[in-house]
Amino acid sequence: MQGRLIAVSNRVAIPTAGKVAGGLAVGVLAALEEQGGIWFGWSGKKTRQDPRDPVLETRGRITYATIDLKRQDFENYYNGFSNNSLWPLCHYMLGFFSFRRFQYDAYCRVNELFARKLVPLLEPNDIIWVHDYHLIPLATELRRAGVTNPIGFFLHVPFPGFDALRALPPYEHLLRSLSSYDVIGFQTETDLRAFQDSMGQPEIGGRLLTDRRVEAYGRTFQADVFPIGVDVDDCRRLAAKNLDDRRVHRLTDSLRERKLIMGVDRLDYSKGLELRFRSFQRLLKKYPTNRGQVVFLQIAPPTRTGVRAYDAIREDLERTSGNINGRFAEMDWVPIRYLNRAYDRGVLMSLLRLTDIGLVTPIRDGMNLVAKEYLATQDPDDPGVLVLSTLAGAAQELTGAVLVNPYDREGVADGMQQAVEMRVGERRERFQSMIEILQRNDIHAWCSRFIESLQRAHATHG
Ligand code: ADQ
Repeated sequence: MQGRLIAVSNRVAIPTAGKVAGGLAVGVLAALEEQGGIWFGWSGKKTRQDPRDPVLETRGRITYATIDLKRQDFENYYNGFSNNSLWPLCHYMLGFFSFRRFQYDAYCRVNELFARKLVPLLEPNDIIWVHDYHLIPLATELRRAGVTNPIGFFLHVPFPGFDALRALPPYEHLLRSLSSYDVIGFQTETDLRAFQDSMGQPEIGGRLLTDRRVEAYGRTFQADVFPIGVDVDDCRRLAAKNLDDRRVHRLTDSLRERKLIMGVDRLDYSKGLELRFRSFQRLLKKYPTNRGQVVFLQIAPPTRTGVRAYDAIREDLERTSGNINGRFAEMDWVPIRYLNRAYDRGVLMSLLRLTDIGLVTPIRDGMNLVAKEYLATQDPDDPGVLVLSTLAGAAQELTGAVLVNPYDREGVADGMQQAVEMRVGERRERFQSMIEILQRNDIHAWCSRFIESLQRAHATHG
């Protein structure tokens, strides 16, 4: 690849000693380490004054360029439009959706600010890769400032169907903004089709030139599917390395041969945690032989604190887990262990490795990396079972999982029971079919495919 890679995301994760970056950050870092470049985004600091120029910090081949945001702008752009309008809309959860014009104005203002602060850092051969729903209008702002470099966009969350999308008053403006990119990447075919359908609506007037090329608003661009992967080797290495960690030992000692069911999620209503707890309750009721024999560990660190809906789920889950434990616990056994905190990535990978049943039941998810990390950490000779929601993007690739509908508590309980009883031969078979897919499309392959596609699209049509 020619030129530097400029990755742009809402938040920049500068690696700190003893902490390994998770999920998307690992992917962005891997691409930047290979190619060299800049990671541009918010510093995490909120200020009273207008933001200054980016603070640059170079480590090896990567320069981290971060800007602060005005407190009020951040509140309206991030907590407001991004997380109270776009997030629930993209996850089909209109009950949580709200729209305020001034929040949308702040969203546009912050995108314009990102562009203004980024432009002086750009060189002619750079290629720009923008990440996620916070930054949809960025390419339009960059183009307006005269930037002609290739600009790609990857949407980490689902793209909503047109009937949901049009609940958003400025939906047409967002579709128009997307047409300023050279490549738009989605997690699944379903997302791509929803996007194509929106672009083809009479009031938008776009058309499909080929299966993967769209013409709209006087431009043509690529729209394609790039399911995000994980670093399979790194997950496996971390899992093995941390097996001797004190916290991992404490867990195994306390289990005393009981089967471990585990969920790991950010505390978010899209992850379906309350339903998951209720499904586990159903398992204990419908299949009582599991009482005293299985432990359900749910790790869920709080995120987006300050957004009302997020503070509320925390209370609901504490109440629900307390309720179930109160009902079923015995002197020497508590069915649900609910931990409200983040763990070091290495420890997390070891915990996943020890887990008999990985329980991943979001009610909507762009992909869900935990499902893939769980598989990556498993012992091929004695792998655990993944119980996976059909409504996670990952279900489109991981068809060897026990697939469940998260709204159907009975069905999820049956899925868990199937996993509890599954023999090693079937576990190995299912695992093999999925690990091959994960290895073929790991995080490095994902980065290279997107970047190559961006270069090709720009060279041909830019
Ligand atoms: P998220 O909604 O954050 O990501 P997910 O894909 O599961 O969801 O990624 C979460 C990451 O955080 C994983 O790497 C996981 O290991 C880590 N993590 C979770 N809980 C943790 C804990 N307690 N301690 C430490 N680490 C923890 C968004 C979209 C997804 C999409 C990803 C990537 O919502 O659908 O899969 O981006 O594109």
